[in-house]
Amino acid sequence: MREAILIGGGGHARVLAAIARRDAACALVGYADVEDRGVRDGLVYLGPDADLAVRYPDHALLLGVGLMLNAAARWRLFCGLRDPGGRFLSLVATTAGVADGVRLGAGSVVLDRAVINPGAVLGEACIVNTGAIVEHDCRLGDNVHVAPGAVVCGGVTVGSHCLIGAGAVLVPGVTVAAGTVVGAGAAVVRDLAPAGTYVGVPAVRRGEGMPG
Ligand code: JB3
Repeated sequence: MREAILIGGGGHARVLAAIARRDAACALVGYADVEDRGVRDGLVYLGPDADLAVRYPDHALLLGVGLMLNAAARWRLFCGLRDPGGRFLSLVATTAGVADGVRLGAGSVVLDRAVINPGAVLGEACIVNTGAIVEHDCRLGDNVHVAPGAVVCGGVTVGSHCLIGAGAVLVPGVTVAAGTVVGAGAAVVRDLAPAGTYVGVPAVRRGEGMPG
């Protein structure tokens, strides 16, 4: 089993570590964080990210930082650790239903009881969180977080660095501009552009999108 380091020691990291252990997806040796948060569910603190590639050249990485309210910062973190290539694991919970042929980019994770249907393509560093649904033929860019219980219906396109809030519904075929935040429980019934924060039923623009 491949040895791996968890990037981040917060709530999202706890969820990934629990799934990785239960499903024997990898052997986590500890976590890296900007601060020592003590032993986290049995995982010891390994220090900051800075020299992980030097100290642990053969270990894979699991992206345990959710922090999706600053998608650009998360993307910089991911890209800074991604190379040399092949370091970030993708994690698919055994309780998730991911159709054959679905494409997941490096560092993307699919959590418990999530569903991704045929023809869907997801970029790097995506999160399909607990119980979320990404339907057939969807196109998700990089660094997209589909929060718990959200429903992305068939043929939807979501640009990179988006947060689709918990329980939100995107009707079939809509397009969401990159850097957009869709509020929890929102109903997206038309294309969302320009990037912004869209909330409500139907979802309307109420503010700016993700910080740059
Ligand atoms: O909504 C759900 C189900 N999950 C949320 C998830 C997607 O995002 C969760 O509720 C939180 O909103 C968030 O989880 P996350 O990212 O674990 O949040 P938090 O508990 O604040 O932990 C973030 C951890 O990342 C903290 O320990 C930070 O110190 C750490 N961190 C921040 N920047 C970093 C960096 N760690 C490393 N290794 N490198 C960084 O650059």
